[in-house]
Amino acid sequence: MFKKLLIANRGEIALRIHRACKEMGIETVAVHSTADENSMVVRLADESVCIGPPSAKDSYLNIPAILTAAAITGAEAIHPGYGFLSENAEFARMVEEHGFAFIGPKPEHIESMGDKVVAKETVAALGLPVVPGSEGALQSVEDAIKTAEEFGLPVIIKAASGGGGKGMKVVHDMKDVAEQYSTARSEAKANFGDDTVYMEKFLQKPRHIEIQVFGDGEGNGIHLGERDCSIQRRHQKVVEEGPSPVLTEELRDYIGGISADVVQKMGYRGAGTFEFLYEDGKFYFMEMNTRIQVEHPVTEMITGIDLVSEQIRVAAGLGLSINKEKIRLRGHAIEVRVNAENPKTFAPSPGKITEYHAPGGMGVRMDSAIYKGYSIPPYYDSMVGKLIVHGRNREECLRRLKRAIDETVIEGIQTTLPLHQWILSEPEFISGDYTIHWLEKKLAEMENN
Ligand code: MV4
Repeated sequence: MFKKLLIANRGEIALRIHRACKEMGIETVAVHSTADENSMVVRLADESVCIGPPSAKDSYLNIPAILTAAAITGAEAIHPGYGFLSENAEFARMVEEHGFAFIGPKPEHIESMGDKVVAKETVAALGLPVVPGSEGALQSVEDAIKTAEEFGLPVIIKAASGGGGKGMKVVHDMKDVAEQYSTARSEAKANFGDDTVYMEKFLQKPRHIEIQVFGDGEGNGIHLGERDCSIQRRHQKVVEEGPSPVLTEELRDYIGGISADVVQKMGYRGAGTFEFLYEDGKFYFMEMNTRIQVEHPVTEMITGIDLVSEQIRVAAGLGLSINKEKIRLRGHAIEVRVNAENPKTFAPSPGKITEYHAPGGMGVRMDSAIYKGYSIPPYYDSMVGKLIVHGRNREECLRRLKRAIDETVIEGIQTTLPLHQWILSEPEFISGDYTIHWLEKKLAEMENN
């Protein structure tokens, strides 16, 4: 096992990685920007190195500074967390070329799954169901029109180098296909430096259901059930839960089984997520995320497995500590994202935390790096924590979450906790009857009343 690991991230995920390391007997190196010198992980890590000014491009995205920090501290491995450099294949390659272990997939898998056209072709060839649409990339405006006619409106045009909702165009009228195709291409070029786009049939009322998978890089692959992430706003997940309120055991075994097969056939290493749209009993692959995800604790709560420690084990060549037969899904878990934002306007609300009391009790987990007196810097993502609760069933979980939010105190900044209390009181959320559009529709209705 590694003696020392460098954490190339900040905030709650940096602390999460530090915790896994300490439990595994691994020393930690925190790297941080000048804006983060008072952060919790800098206090707790065995060593810390300042790698640059606040702007992420000069610090958390500064590859030479991170590799230098690893070299001077004698770290053997680098964990990228999520965001920042976590899905940068070039970074993963450089980490390995400099003799460090990258805690993540093989660079070629980060690269192939980063191109959404290649990803779709790869997983379809290995047996995953995909959304009907263009065969690979669209070749011309004629191709776009022909494809839209073949599959029927509405269709959606997506950027091959996009993902997470950026650069998508929904087309409802044949007379708009040519224009939307050309707009999608120029936006893709401007945003991602690649004007490759593809087309899919647009599903109108899907849910977002994702399967957590793991590979050991040597042909063993497992799945750890699903998370339902349909409660979202502007492509930002707001609430995540598992199991999904709409899946049966049969559907889970079916989609989980083929997902694990694909991981096996790819020879995939580490943690991954297959994102699906789910509508009328059918799954459609959208993207694969080749990183640990924000919502991974939902899976940890229902499986009892520490996913970050499994990532580290696999990277160290020790294989997974778990096998298919031992995985059991127990009860229900829900995560709510605590953002430093106005809960009505969603305007960022950085600043000093003047009072903080974390919730506790049975089945309650608060993943956050905030503390009383800490100042949330304005330079980064507004997510300052995640509250995750577990219960024997969904009903117990919902009551427990409500109770846990009630006892949480965060003062000095605004947070999205009141939004979560409201969501938890909504009949459609309580019944589990919601699609990816539910939250935005509800918020728009309230605007108008
Ligand atoms: C879609 C879709 C409907 N049909 N593709 C949004 C994020 C990106 N990963 C793909 N997205 C979508 N792709 C087809 N063929 C609807 C969405 C979508 C969405 C998906 C998941 C969660 C929230 C969403 C919000 C709006 C649109």
